[in-house]
Amino acid sequence: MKCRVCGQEACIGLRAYNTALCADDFIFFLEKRVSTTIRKYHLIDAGDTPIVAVSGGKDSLSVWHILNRLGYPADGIYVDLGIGDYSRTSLVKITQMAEKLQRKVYVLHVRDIFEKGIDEVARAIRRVPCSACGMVKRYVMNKICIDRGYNVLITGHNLDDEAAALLGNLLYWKDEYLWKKSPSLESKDGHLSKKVKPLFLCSEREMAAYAVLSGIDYIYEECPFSVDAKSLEYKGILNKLEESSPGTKLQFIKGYLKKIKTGKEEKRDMAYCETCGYPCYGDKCNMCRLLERFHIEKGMDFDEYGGSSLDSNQTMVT
Ligand code: Q46
Ligand code: ZN
Repeated sequence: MKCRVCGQEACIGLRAYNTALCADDFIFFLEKRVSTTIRKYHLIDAGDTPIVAVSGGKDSLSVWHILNRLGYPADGIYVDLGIGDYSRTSLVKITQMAEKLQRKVYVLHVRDIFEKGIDEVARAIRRVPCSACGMVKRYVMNKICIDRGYNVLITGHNLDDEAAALLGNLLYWKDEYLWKKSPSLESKDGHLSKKVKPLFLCSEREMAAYAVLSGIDYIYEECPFSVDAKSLEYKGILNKLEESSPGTKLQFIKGYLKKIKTGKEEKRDMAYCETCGYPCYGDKCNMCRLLERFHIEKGMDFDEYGGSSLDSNQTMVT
């Protein structure tokens, strides 16, 4: 198998694009796709101050690395869920990347707030860990973004994540989420930051190849709570379809993006939390209810790794 660009030995076949590429040309191809996605969907514009939600996995560390290579210098945020070795190793990988990129990373430890890991927090409020985790991460990441002057929150969701979520929303006709899977969710009244997904059109397999070929040291283990996630089942089904009809996932998501222009987002009256001002439905946001449930009144403190000896205005390192 020869590289379609340079004729040397190819290292990856991309059936969805009916092509094969060597390592250098694949890295160029993937970074160019991210760059095109950013410009086409106005994910980051001139003057924006982006920050990346990092987990230590291949997608978030890769998007962080790519953005800095493409000339979008971005800092990072990590929410340490307090899940033993998994969380500790994730933090090591993240601080290594922050040092490599010479960027700051803000770290919030769930145990510092609740004196419990996310699984125990979830048990106490009779939710599954992913539900409590999503709630805490959404809140904390938005708060750091707003409080520290960043205006775009970047996540590492890839094509497989988006296709699986879309399939789930369609299967159960979850109307309230169905039209919210755009690569860019606009900010709301200065309370909710803009959220964007530059890897929207890059598959899981492509991102794993990119991370390995670019020498990105990421945590291979998945979060121990991801095994039960329904999305893994949907990803398996979509992979089978992709196997027999390459390009299915891309078509699914691209078709959705066309539809989204005509789709209607269900409108509910949004209010602001009477305690903290976070946008919510009702008097109080879920995070404030959670803090109350644990009788917590103190604010949140963030460690800053890689920030003390590094100038946040420093130019990117390539
Ligand atoms: S981190 Fe959190 Fe995921 Fe772990 S607890 Fe579930 S949601 S699986 S992205
Ligand atoms: Zn609140």
